Amino acid sequence: MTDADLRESMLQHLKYSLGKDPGHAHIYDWRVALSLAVRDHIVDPWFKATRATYAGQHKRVYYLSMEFLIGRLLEDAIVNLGLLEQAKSVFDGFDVSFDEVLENEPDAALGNGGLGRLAACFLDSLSTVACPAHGYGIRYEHGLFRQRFVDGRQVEEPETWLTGRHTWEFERPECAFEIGFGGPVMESGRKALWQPEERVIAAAHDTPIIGWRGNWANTLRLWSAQSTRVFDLERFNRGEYAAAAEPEALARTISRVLYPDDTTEQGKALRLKQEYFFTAASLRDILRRFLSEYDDLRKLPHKAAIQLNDTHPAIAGPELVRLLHDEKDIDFEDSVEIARACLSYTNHTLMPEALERWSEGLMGALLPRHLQLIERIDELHARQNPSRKVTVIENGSVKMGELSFVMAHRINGVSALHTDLMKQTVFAELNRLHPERIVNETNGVTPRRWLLSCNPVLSSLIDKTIGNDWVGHLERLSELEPHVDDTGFRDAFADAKAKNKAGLAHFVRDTEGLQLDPEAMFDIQIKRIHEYKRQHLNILETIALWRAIRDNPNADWSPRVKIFAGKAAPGYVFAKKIIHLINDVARIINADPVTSKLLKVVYLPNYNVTLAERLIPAADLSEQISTAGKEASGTGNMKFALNGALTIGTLDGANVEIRECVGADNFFLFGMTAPEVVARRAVPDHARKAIDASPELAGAIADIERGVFSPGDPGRYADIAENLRWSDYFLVCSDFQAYYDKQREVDQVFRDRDRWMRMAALNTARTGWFSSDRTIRGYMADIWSAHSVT
Ligand code: 26W
Repeated sequence: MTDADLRESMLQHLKYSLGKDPGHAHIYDWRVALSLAVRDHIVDPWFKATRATYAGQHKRVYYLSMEFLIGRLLEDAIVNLGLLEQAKSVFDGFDVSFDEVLENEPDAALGNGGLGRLAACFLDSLSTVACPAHGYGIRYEHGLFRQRFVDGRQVEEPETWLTGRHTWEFERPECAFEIGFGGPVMESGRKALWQPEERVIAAAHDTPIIGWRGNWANTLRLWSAQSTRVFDLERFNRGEYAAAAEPEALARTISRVLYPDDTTEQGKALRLKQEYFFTAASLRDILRRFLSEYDDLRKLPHKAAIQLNDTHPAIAGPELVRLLHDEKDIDFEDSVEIARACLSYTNHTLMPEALERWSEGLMGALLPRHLQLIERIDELHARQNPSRKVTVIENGSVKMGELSFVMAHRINGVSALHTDLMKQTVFAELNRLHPERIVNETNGVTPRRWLLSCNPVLSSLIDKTIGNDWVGHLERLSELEPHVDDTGFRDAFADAKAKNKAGLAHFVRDTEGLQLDPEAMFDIQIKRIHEYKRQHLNILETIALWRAIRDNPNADWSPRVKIFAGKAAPGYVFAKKIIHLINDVARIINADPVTSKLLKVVYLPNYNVTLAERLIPAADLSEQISTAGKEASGTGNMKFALNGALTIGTLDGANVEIRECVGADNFFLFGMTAPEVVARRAVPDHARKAIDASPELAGAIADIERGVFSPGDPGRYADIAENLRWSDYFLVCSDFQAYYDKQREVDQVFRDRDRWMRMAALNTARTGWFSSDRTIRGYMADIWSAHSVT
């Protein structure tokens, strides 16, 4: 495939798919034309994969997720197809550049954070290892809101990725299912007949997911909601225009927008409708496909492994039992057995407020038959486990974590520490009853997007040093280790980092009008805003550092740039306050002539996948400072380490395993462990004791409290100071001094650039294990009994 071939096929699409003459084409037209030309090269491996799966009667994996945080797909497809060089020169002779065209693609922001991005990395790895699989989710019309700052406050605006043409999907009008809600359940003898009173159509949209080297492509099938009734012409003719459009508008509501919460379940009826809508459509599609090849549904577990990405699709348990028992007349207990043998569940959080519980009232109103089946599943589990001290239904609510556990043959956590804590806390009783079910599958990230594509300068250095087989076999990064002792290699490594930092400094100057010193340490914390992730610990340390520099400006400080990015759930007031505080602190510190050469603070708006791809390669220091026991895994931590950033972090989530891999000398560890956190929380006035013991902390809190960063509104942050002093549930104060002191150590080490680069290069060389290819191979072996088709 030469660049001439690619150019020809692109011009064909510009002409015949967009009806545009090159002379009148806009960036958007070129982007769509190139995307369609690239997509043409995905269809053949896609068809081949589907045919091979049918021919070989292979088992399929079905990944059910409310979120797929995909980002952009054009560059990803070009890289996976090995067309980058061709694509780079495809615009020669036209007054448009490849980078401009890439910039024109909107992010598919169909997710909130870690859980959604993990699902997207998994799709890339499932195709790369040629494991037959389908991703199933919702085709939200509006993804995660766009974040803008007004006077430093977060303002949310609707996201509009579908305004232009969505070039990667194929509509599948022939694949549509009617999904019901509400209505009565008629009992007739042993049979139950559910007669939903509300119905919507689930319509399929397929996006092919090409793997590395373009050998295999799986399908991401996203459902959109459509009305069973078309437009009401009579009403329209009577001039009742809104009423005429109402049925259609109401139906579309189900797939209209992604819920922007990533830790607190809202218990909203529409959220449960969304969960049931896509889960039911997916299960129907799975059974349709199975019955198109086989006729004995008892064989279903041999041909279908269904993964529940957290509890959001947990209704799959009772729904599959309903389909097998009510519609296919299989005995109830057998139906439960068959369903359990198909289903497995991943838990992504131990935060109590994130564990979904639906009131019996709401469940009974929306899904009356399912509530009946959940009661029978609960009774059956009680009968089969007489000693049990846990139930699925409790105090009028259905606990979706317990339901998922009872209906799954495997449950996994997402890091070693998290899986252990799951066994000791939320699922202790169920683990006692079913000790064989819980396994660990530590998260991973795809090296295609998160190293090869986002960091070409480092990738070409790695290619030059050890060849490029690492992209599909990331563990081979370890072959870099012997080269770390070579100054030439370290200099080249430092050069790659410097180039990325210079690139980021340009971006920040162009977008924020702020000049960053590329020689300074780029210290980055990017993730959703949440108290357990402790962005407020980071800004307190920043204030303390600022104060220390002001007290002693001539001391030998090493310049540092603090970069923040991240969205807060719209209803999460405290998190939004933290964003406001960081922006206020940035305004004051960046304007301070005494410190401006030594310390800058930046909060970049609208954090998303594309911004992460721009920031991570330019990082020197990765902030992974959550309260131990709270971050299930983290995946940003892995991306930073792979891109040669050093981590300052607690022994939480996958930080533990990253530190084990890179070595304690190449990781800046601080803070309490998970057991110490539990102990410290029991100490009365633990926060005030910590404040009294740390002048740096006391000074920083005092500044916040007396309005140093909000001169016109001195009381603006009284509540943050109040919270820190009197509750501080996430132990910001108790971990502060250890964090502050560790940051001073980081300053020291950063001074010795060669030592720093050695540590950074060892991070890259020793984190190959954190590839999502390795993670997926773990799921295939331990949970799905699925195999690659070679
Ligand atoms: C019901 C609202 C809601 C929505 C999303 C509650 C909880 C979630 C997700 C489980 C939150 C999430 O994204 N968890 C993150 O999952 C990542 C992938 O496993 C982990 O790396 C992160 O540690 C975890 O916070």
